[in-house]
Amino acid sequence: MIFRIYTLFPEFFESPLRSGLMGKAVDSGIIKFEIVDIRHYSEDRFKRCDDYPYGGGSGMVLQAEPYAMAMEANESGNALRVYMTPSGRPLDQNLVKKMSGYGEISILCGHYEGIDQRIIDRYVDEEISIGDYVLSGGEFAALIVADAVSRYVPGFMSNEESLIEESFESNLLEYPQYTRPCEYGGVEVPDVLLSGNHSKIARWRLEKRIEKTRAIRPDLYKKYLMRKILGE
Ligand code: 6GU
Repeated sequence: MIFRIYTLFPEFFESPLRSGLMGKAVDSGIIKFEIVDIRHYSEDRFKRCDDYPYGGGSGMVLQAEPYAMAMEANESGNALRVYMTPSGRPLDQNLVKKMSGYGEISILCGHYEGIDQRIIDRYVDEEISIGDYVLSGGEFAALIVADAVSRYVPGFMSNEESLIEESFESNLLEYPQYTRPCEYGGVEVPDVLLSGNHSKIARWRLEKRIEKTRAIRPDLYKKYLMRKILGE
């Protein structure tokens, strides 16, 4: 899988891509990152890439020219091209899975008031948001997309980690986990987990998942109930 990231802050990506599972996957060549510095393609004497918005208003807009030049110089023609923006389609596990079907993903990171609309119209297949809050730039969001998609790339994960998938697809949040010691800070591990009764443990875990989902994610809980009613 190739992730091609267009950014004004290439140095942002240095350390995250060297850590943990992602670091391993990059070292082994399963995942490749091409970080493209937009500023490199600016023809401005001071390498500026932004200008005032037509029609007025606060903030600056990223200019079409450097983004277009960067894409023309780096795209292979086979990539899914996405733009990270708070006004995009909300990212969820379904979209992540769909994206993982591509061998190459190009990600445009915006800043300030965004990129000139003509770049989005000409080059972008999908605008994606990672949630209903505003970030200072698209770089954090781009890393989140790359991490979530990479989990589907064969060889990225150990078997243990692949199991986490199933839980999200069932529309229930995870049950609480405990490990040794049995008593910590005056709090004991729930008795049932020490009982050795596996069906009782499974039942307790399911109850905890339902309880938590209902309390903090009524939207997911509704989906869970609906699927249960339909017998899926
Ligand atoms: Cl993709 N970018 C920015 N700047 N803010 C966001 C976002 C993306 N998704 C949610 N908030």
